[in-house]
Amino acid sequence: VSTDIVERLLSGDRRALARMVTLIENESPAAREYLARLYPQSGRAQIIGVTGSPGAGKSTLVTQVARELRRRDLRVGVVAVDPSSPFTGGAILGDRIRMQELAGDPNVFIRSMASRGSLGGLAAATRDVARALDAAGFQVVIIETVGAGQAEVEIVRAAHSVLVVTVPGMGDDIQALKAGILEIADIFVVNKADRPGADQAAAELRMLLSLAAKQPKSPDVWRVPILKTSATQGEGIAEVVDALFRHRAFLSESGQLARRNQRQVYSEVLALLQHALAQRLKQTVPDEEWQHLIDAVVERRENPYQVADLLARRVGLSDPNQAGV
Ligand SMILES: Nc1nc2c(ncn2[C@@H]2O[C@H](COP(=O)(O)OP(=O)(O)O)[C@@H](O)[C@H]2O)c(=O)[nH]1
Ligand SMILES: [Mg+2]
Repeated sequence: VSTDIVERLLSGDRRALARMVTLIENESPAAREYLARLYPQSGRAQIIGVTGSPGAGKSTLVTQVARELRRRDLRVGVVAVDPSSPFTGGAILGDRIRMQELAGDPNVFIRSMASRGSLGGLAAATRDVARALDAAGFQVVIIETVGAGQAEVEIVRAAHSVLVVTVPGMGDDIQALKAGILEIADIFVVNKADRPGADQAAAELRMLLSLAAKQPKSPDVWRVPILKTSATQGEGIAEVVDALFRHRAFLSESGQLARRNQRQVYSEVLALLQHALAQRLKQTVPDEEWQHLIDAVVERRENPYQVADLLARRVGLSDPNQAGV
């Protein structure tokens, strides 16, 4: 029996997977090495991001979608991210209870993650956890996050398909969605369709989408579906899963999957590099020195370009002009 966590994870050992997730969450230095070894085994899963306002029914919907995926004989991983409730987390506990019925299924893995104000950021940790699940053979990985700020947008950007959950009678909410979420939605769900106003909410969304008008009728353009569900009653769920699969097929056939992957690798490597650079700066330049440099610039004794050049040299960028610093 192998004691190597990577080998055990790859052979389907849940405890090894759970341990790996904890290591990633805690930003253990070992996690990075393990992830590097897992990387070649990842890239097969469909990663689905689910976002929307608190209380919209995301967790309920995710549970139903996971059930439907199980019916279709797929292995499902779920990562629930809730940065608003880091430690005590009522929401997290609620999610656990709701998802408990699936928890006994060996082909389902569910994990709640909370922000630790972590170094690499929550988005990076979430991506790494999704990657570990992918490598462990979960064919669909669902990431649930509260659609509030930049961090959440970043989290769902790591997904192949982004599902935005709204509910009837949230006019203001839909206005807020315009700001950023509208552009990242691949599928809209109007949940709680058992309540009045679902058709109207769907029509409003259709309007907003046509105003955003990135969709002339062309086979290369994904027409964002707007689906109605009642997650508590399990209605409309199969249609959501169908739409997710259609989107996946669209991405591959249109060539957008390849482009998306390229963009994501580029920004991931860039982010790792920026993180490494920031770390190096922190180690080489003490706070007091930073303060002196900043004062000098504020008082016009130095200029920002000089200081950037100086710092670039300090962290080993020997030709800062060429490095574009
Ligand atoms: N009436 C109705 N209530 C729902 C539906 N889906 C979820 N809820 C309820 O809405 C509340 C919030 O659900 P939850 O899944 O925790 O929302 P989240 O915060 O977006 O994850 C819970 O009380 C659910 O039972 C639905 O389709 N119809
Ligand atoms: Mg939730």
